[in-house]
Amino acid sequence: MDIIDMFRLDGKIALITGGSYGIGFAIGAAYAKAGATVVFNDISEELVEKGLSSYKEQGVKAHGYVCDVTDENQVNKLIKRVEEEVGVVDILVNNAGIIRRIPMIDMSAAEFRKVIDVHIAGAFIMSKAVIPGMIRKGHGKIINMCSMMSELGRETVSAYAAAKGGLKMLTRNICSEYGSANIQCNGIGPGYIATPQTAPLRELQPDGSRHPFDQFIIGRTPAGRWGTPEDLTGPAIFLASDASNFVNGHILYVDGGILAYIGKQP
Ligand code: NAP
Ligand code: GCO
Repeated sequence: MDIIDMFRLDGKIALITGGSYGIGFAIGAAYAKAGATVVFNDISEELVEKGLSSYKEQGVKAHGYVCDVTDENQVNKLIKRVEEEVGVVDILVNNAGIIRRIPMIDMSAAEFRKVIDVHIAGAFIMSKAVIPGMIRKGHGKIINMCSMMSELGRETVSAYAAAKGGLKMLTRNICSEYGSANIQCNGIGPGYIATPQTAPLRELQPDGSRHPFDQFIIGRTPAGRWGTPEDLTGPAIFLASDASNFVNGHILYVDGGILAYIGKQP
């Protein structure tokens, strides 16, 4: 196989959860350019419509479905429908997510459970639903969207950090259980990426100066900038393609160097 062809996704069906905007959308658009058929779901009709028109603007004929990844019945119906209307999924990107920035002692157990449910149970339910088809096909790629919070903690994100740390271990476990079926399950750990999820951390101050968290992240990132969803597309193509067929159970951090850096000396 030609070295560049190893990165192509022609003939592959890729399903991206929560793929109507932000990181999931950028990955879906890149997969389409690499030759894949793109399928995505999202939590509401409005988001799915928004996603479909964004894909259309890029010249991509994507298939969009409303489905809550935490609801096993909805997910099983989704996968059945995708198999009938598009085909058996080769690549699953567990991208759907939520964050609640609340100090731990002010957070209710219900709010904590909700975050865990979307990231961990959602990825479990989605993976469980596609693995049988991947086994039948003889190959499969599962990519879990991890985080800096798979490794680091910070104030107000106890549920999110617990969820992303758990997702890292679910990644290793799927690799352990289904590696022998030629399924590779890896994670991507984005650094701080400019999307609506992080917009509150980048809001300008009333005097027009940068948000203190924005300044903190720029100082903590050797690259000296926030990432963009497009920064994640090369790594996402690598992990979905034959170029990564012996890479399994790994978290590829795409963080502009944050995890390598102790921070600027005072
Ligand atoms: P995001 O705001 O985290 O949202 C992704 C999508 O998932 C949204 O459309 C969201 O809908 C949807 N979603 C939420 N709950 C769902 C459910 N139960 N079922 C189906 N879809 C659901 O987008 P993002 O910032 O592009 O992040 C994508 C992923 O990367 C997330 O897992 C996030 O945690 C992770 N990540 C993000 C960053 C960053 O800096 N942005 C860094 C590291 C990791 P709503 O819009 O209605 O919530
Ligand atoms: C936060 C952020 C993060 C990022 C990301 C880092 O409040 O600290 O939202 O958790 O979104 O996941 O990799």
